Amino acid sequence: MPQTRCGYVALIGAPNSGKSTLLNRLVGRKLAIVTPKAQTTRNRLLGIAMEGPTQIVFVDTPGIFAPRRRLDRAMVAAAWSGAEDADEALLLVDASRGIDRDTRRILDRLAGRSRRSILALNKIDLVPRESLLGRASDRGGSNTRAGLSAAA
Ligand SMILES: Nc1nc2c(ncn2[C@@H]2O[C@H](COP(=O)(O)OP(=O)(O)OP(=O)(O)O)[C@@H](O)[C@H]2O)c(=O)[nH]1
Ligand SMILES: [Mg+2]
Repeated sequence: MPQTRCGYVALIGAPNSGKSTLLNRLVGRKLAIVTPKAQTTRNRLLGIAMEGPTQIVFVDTPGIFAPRRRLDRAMVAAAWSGAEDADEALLLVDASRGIDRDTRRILDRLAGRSRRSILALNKIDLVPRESLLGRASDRGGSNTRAGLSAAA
């Protein structure tokens, strides 16, 4: 029997960065609700992608922003606990917005962790290719690797 492998990858990021769209794309099904409205996802949701003997459990999470109301705090806490529980955290950034205030705060908190994270510039179809490298390198913390994606 081939050796099987399984791991958890949390998709985190500012509201509307395209986390649910990417989850649906990675899993190949419309599991998560996608809307143009920020703060659509309110809870963690799991989707499993299988490739040969490898299983990756993707965890869609609510957008992370500075919470003011109690419900907001619960959503943001659910997102962070999704990231803490996962083997890898994939931070999605809307390339057309770049590193905005919400994403900067997320990067700051990730920089305080001992584990590395992956930064994915999403919605790369919305910006000129030449500007992408600059946007990816503006990431502050040294424990975040960068990549590119267009999920939609
Ligand atoms: N152009 C473009 N639009 C995208 C891409 N990915 C997602 N979108 C759009 O961005 C909007 C938000 O997508 P969602 O997947 O709901 O974003 P989210 O990060 O899950 O949002 P919250 O759950 O509210 O935090 C939707 O209108 C998507 O169609 C992409 O790669 N390119
Ligand atoms: Mg969502």
